[in-house]
Amino acid sequence: MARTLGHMSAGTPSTESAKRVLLAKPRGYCAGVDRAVIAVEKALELYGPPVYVRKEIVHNRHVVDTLRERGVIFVDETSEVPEGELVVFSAHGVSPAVHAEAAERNLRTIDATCPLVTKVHKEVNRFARDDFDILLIGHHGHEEVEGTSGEAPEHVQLVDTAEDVAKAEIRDPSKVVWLSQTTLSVDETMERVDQLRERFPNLADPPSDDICYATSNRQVAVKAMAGECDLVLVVGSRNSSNSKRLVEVALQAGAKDAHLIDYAREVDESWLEGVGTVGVTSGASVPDVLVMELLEWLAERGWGEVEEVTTANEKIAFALPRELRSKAGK
Ligand code: 0CG
Ligand code: SF4
Repeated sequence: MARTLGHMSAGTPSTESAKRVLLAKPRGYCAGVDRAVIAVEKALELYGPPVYVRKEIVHNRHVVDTLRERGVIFVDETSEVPEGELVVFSAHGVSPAVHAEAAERNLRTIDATCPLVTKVHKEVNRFARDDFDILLIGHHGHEEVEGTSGEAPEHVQLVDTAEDVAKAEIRDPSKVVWLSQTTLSVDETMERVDQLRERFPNLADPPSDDICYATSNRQVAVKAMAGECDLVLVVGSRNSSNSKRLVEVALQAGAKDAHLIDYAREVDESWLEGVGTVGVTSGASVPDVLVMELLEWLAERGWGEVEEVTTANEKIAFALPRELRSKAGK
């Protein structure tokens, strides 16, 4: 773990040395989010507004509001997109039924599904072809698992809670595999796998990790500093699975208190009472400018000393969606 000390220029330097900020790294944008947001921006640039996006391109209020101001129309379903128009599928992925509906309505599409979500779709297809029962660990109602399950609905059962483990039914105990949503808590998922394996001892593991590098790296980083923190502030939106998990992981790893906020202005000053060390991190869909605004806000209140706690250096980047590659010169 590497630590780098810095000082926020905003506000007066703190005289109380006990007041400091630990800033997690990695935090914020992952490669899949970066690619999806750029895809929408390029679509706006190339074709002009309106560009339709099915669901939120990524689960971040600031990103969605900013794109909306620039001419993006967010819809819940492709049926709301006028015939012949351009629609972008979000980073969380869509089921084959959604692709089919878009084709039927002659929509032009750009698929911004993260390649790491597509990888899980392919795993579902492969195990379904081999006639396995697939126990998909994930959250009820989350768009990603709706898309993933939709690849082979007759083979997939969603396992969210411990009750779902008890309810799972399989046809052949030698042909059952677990797969997962990409943005879960690593520890909680392993608990669920242990519970499943108690019921199904021959449960097969995924060919490779489904929880993505960005989700697990951000959890490792927040864990590394949580024990030293009186308060952890996670920048992220309420519907962002990976951001919500960072709050839970921080608390489990020893943070005395933790909250999820979209903007610095949402910090309740009472949370800071008696607090020395504040941990700061952000979800994979969060632009770093929001974290910088939070650091300025904290500096103005005496938490100007910032120490970055680095547990990994991420270098991963994905090529733009196929539909944009030649056009965008990438
Ligand atoms: O964490 P989830 O899956 O809810 O999505 P979010 O958009 O917040 O970040 C990663 C992606 C896509
Ligand atoms: Fe892809 Fe992971 Fe980012 Fe989701 S959180 S978009 S799976 S890299």
